[in-house]
Amino acid sequence: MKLFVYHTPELTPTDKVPECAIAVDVLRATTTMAKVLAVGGEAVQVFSDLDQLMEVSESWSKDKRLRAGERGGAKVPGFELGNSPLDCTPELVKGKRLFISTTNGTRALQRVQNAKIVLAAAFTNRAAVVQYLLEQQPETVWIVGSGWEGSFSLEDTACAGAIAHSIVQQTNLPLDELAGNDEVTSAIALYSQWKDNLLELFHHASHGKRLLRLNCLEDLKYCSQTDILDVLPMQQEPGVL
Ligand code: 3SL
Repeated sequence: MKLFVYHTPELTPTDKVPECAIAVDVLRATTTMAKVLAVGGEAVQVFSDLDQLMEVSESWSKDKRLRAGERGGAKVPGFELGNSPLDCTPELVKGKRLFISTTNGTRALQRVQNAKIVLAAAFTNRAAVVQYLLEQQPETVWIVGSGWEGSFSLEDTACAGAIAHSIVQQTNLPLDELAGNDEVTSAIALYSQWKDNLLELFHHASHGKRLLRLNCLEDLKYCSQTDILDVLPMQQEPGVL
């Protein structure tokens, strides 16, 4: 297995696809997706365009769907949900499909949707993703951070590092054998420095600060928990996990 980390969708190569691509948006899209699937959501369908989301979800029975929309960290008016994993309770979500559009996370997923295997990862479901990789041994794996509108996000690269760190620990593979690019090594270094205090790392992150200004401290706390959900969000058809 060769692992590559790309900090943003924009830095991801466009002339090839890996066997397995993992989209990461710790704050908060992939954390929300993992939560929805962990508490019994039927599926998560992602859209970059809000109008398209409305159109496609319209054909879905009302009691089997939820619409989640986020722009700039805030809930889109008229949508049932924003992008808080805490709002995705089993009572609300069970048996329903979440139609979701967020600023960056859905874009990262769409960027890699042509890979043979597409996963969504966050700190909360890191162990499930690592276990899958160790069992399946895909030849090439890309971990793609969502970033924020084209720029680097500390928390996404730290999560990429958490995945890589766990693979190294469990396999004893020399880092040089696993790492396909230098970003893997720097992601592991970032994670290793902050692994015991991810919440503090989020306080230093620009998107963490943005969410704190929106009174989302509880979301940050939730997103900073590692390995709490045994769920593997995997693309079933383009855009549907
Ligand atoms: O950018 C995104 O996709 C979102 O996850 C951002 S937010 O955390 O909902 O503000």
